[in-house]
Amino acid sequence: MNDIAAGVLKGDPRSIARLITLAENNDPIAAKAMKTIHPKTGNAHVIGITGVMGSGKSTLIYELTREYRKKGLKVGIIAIDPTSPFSGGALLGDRIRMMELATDDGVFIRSMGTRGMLGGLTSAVYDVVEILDASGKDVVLVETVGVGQAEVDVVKIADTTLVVLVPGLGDAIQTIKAGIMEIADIYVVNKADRSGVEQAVAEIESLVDIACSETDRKTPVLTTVAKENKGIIELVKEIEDHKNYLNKTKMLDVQRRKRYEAELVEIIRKRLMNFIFDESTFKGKVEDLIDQISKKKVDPYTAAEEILGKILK
Ligand SMILES: Nc1nc2c(ncn2[C@@H]2O[C@H](COP(=O)(O)OP(=O)(O)O)[C@@H](O)[C@H]2O)c(=O)[nH]1
Ligand SMILES: [Mg+2]
Repeated sequence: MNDIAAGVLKGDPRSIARLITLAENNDPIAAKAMKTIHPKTGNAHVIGITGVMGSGKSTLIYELTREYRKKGLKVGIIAIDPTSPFSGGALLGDRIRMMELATDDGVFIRSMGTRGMLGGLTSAVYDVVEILDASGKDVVLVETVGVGQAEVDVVKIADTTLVVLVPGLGDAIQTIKAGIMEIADIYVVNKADRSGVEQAVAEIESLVDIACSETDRKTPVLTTVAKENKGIIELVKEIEDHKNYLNKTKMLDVQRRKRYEAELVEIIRKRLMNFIFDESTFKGKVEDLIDQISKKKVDPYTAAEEILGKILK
């Protein structure tokens, strides 16, 4: 077994960090190590946390992590958000508070860039989840910011997805209507110290009633004050209940298959694109075809078929 994979499987933070960097750089050493560690994955509960900026996702992750650590569980945190206190953004006070986690060897924190090639999650996220899982983390928390493709993609990675909303902005309904409805396994109305909590909860619950009228599980709506550590124990319990539900209904397997499908597609896509646009293989041909398309000597479809024909022959 190569050193780096062995280090990851022992939970060595330096090996974990190194393999993640290699994976982000598409280094062939990473692929080799990823092959070695895959059989040792599958234990970690992957939890996606999404919602608009400033709703308190990072604060929730901090409090959830402290709660899991009290239970003796090991935690991985992936912050796909440059403004996260974990990435060095946000208010100094928040940053200092949360950075205390960095000194706990039962916690591994990694922040990543927001965008992948196609506007979705950066593809290395799949690798990072596998690496943290293989390293013995019991829980992996994935924070994504904003509303868009990244949020929809996080569902493919996460076993359990939390959608975080705040009262008062009147945005609860909009966020949900923007397609977030289907992705939530648990709603969290954070900043429940503010006014308008009851109304926000009522609005979400009425939407849940419609959406879940024919399902066996009603998406729970919880309230938290992350900043004051309120509602966190209840949230941990709700997350645990969801995991049990996934296990009981065999939905966990379905969910994991979704992740592996997305990962497989991503690896193939990345390798094919690299092959086609690599200097040493097709790049010259591609440039030539683009010229011809510009001069109307060939159309884009014929050009694409020509390139694909060369690969598939
Ligand atoms: N009033 C209040 N503020 C909170 C609460 N949770 C977090 N915050 C604050 O809201 C701001 C944004 O929080 P952050 O966790 O960075 O949000 P994120 O962008 O969703 O990750 C920070 O200044 C937090 O201290 C809460 O429950 N109530
Ligand atoms: Mg954040």
